[in-house]
Amino acid sequence: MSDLDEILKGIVGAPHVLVDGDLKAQYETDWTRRFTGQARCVVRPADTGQVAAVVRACADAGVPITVQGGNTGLVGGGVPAGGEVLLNLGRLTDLEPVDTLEAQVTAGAGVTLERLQQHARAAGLDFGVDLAARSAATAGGLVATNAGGLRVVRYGSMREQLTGIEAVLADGSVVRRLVGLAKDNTGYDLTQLLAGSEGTLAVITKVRLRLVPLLPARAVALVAVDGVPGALDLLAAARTRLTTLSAAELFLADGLELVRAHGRLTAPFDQAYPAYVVLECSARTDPTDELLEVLGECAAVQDATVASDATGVAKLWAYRETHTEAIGAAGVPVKLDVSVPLRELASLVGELPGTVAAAAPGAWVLIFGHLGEGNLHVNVLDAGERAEEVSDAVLRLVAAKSGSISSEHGVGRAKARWLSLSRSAAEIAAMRRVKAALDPANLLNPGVLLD
Ligand code: 2HG
Ligand code: ZN
Repeated sequence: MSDLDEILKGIVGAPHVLVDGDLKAQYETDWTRRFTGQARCVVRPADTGQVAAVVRACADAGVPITVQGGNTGLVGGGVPAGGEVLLNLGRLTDLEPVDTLEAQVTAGAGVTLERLQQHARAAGLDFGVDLAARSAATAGGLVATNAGGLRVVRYGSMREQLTGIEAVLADGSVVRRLVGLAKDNTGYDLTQLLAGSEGTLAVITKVRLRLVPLLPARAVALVAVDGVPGALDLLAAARTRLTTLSAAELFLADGLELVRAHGRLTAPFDQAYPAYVVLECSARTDPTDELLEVLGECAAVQDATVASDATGVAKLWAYRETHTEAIGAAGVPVKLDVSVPLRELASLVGELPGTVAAAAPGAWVLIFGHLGEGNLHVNVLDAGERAEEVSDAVLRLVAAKSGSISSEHGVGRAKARWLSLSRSAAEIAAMRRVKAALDPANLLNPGVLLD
């Protein structure tokens, strides 16, 4: 037993320092099973003071830290490369009462998205971000990765919900800005700097979040279209005419087949179509009429099914939301999460299968994602030894179309070597200077984001 392990036990209590291989294992591999590494130990602090003491102890010992929330990340950003202290924030579960006057709430880094949503709803409000991993994804991780999800078309990504932060810097000092002032022009915005920093600049311990009005009436349409151009025509109509639009999602024929086989789901239509769009409208009163009117007038609509009761809505969402699970059951995918300007979306979807086949013969590609943001989740199965070649080919194709190599999952370890496809040399140099200023010893999440 090393000195550092003993010091960490003194800070958080022996039961919360895991050194045994079996106990550590669940924290050491990511959700996709693609990224894994052995931590020196897993430490589970209970509060900000303990986090600060852990960071100081690791800094003194010169041992790097991997920061982890709910371990639902998909780019290897929250699992160790080998030898780090794995700092899991799952016990930071304080959740303050909702401030209904400001429509904000302060949550500990370890509060799950689902608990946050339930908490907001119990106070007559709601939280603007939603995603399929809601039962495990945590507030700190969502901010650290600037998570997106299903409602970005209406409320924006995680950073748009963020009004304040508390975080421990690499030297163990604590920055705290949790008042959540609606207007505050007093210099560098550290809160926003930490959003999307992927644990490389500080350990986020608490976040102050904006809430949105609770809109209990929902109408969801699953719409069959003849391809991506049709999906975009429908999106344009929906964005122009639906004041209540809260989601616009895309998947393709082969994805539908896979999720149906995996979840034993019935066919939504009596024939297959090349592509499908999920449109959701949310309002205080039933938005079905508005949705039906737009569907009725859009020439791209080949067929559609609409639900507004909870069971029907869940059934339609399952065709989209279970893609990740169904793909995971079929194998260990290469996951790429990209976005392009909408005018490039159809050509990207058209070119992806050929690009993947050229990089990894025998591999197959599943494409789905967030239509409103031109954000595609490109999942490649059976790439075998050619995973890097597939990533390289797809990310270069995306960059050639003025796209981003990471639309919402972050760069993590998975895409660090391709950052220069999306950010200029001058930008990366500036990012490195920020990193060096806040974490000169490269203690926090080394190898993540900046290679
Ligand atoms: C989603 O939109 C998630 O469902 C996961 O971002 C995407 O599994 C994926 O590639
Ligand atoms: Zn997504």
